[in-house]
Amino acid sequence: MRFCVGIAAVMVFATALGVLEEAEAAQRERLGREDKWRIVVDKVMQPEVGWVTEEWMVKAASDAGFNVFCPREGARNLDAVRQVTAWCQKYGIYHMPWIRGTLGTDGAEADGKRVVWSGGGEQALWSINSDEFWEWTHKYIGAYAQMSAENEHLIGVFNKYTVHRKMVSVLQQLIGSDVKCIQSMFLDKPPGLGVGQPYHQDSYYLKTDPETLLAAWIACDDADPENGGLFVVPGSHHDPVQPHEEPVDPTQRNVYVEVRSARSRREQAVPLKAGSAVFFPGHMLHRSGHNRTDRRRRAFALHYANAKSRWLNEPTALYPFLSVCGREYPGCL
Ligand SMILES: O=C(O)CCC(=O)C(=O)O
Repeated sequence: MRFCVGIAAVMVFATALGVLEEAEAAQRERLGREDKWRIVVDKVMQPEVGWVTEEWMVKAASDAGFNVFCPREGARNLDAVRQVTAWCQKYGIYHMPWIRGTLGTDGAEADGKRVVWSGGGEQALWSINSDEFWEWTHKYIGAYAQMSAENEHLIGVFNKYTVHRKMVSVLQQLIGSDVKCIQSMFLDKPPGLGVGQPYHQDSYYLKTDPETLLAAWIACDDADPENGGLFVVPGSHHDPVQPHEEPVDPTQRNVYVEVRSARSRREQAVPLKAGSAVFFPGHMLHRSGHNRTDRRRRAFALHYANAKSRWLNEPTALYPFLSVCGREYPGCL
């Protein structure tokens, strides 16, 4: 009898936890939609105690009606970030780490890799083309993404969408129960300026074994053939990876390579409304057009793969990959 009472108590507890999680998820879903962002960047309380965050500051922000706490310092201390997120959860608000998108250089090893302004002046900041800058940026953004996947009260950069449960439910159907995100890109193609990407297969760039690469391309603006939307070659996901050569169009040459043979195949435009997404496997031939309109064309593109696949690319690629759902496997992605 006592055993039955025990089981019942555990079940009630588990159900209560489930309800709590759902309520939290619903609250997070409302943020930025029904609930307007009310963000406080704290430059007032932190200095009182030497530019660190203490619990009373998070409570004060919550009591004052803010729903996002963004401390001016502390984003580079990952233990502190985790702690502030836990306090935000306790007080029912969200944590947005504050990180400047520039990194100072401090020595001669930065020669030739500093920011050079159009007027010719150099600044002691790593250039955004330097590996140093990207390794540093990835270290923090990747860590926030991982923490945010574990606790919704941390608002990471774009990762809300990377690990969004609607996304996860599609990924589980298309990839399996163990999924990693191996790349995310914000693709801004400004009006009249944005150059399209010629026909290519994502598996040419991102090699996995077994091949499980899957792209999710989310339109942030309405995207159509005129403003740089996507095109695909139907059926090409069954093709092997094809030779990628210098693009025919000179404006695409500095950045891209092209599967030229795709030009003679039947293509299909994939117009998308803002907020909708298309999923396609790594062998699918696809391209985007130039933006010849006065409309914006922003997109957020993600590449996922099965966590059991091995990574066959540059060993210097930026590990660790973000675990989206399920288990991780040693020696794999
Ligand atoms: O958004 C674009 O212009 C093209 C993106 C693309 O094809 C890709 O990410 O593989």
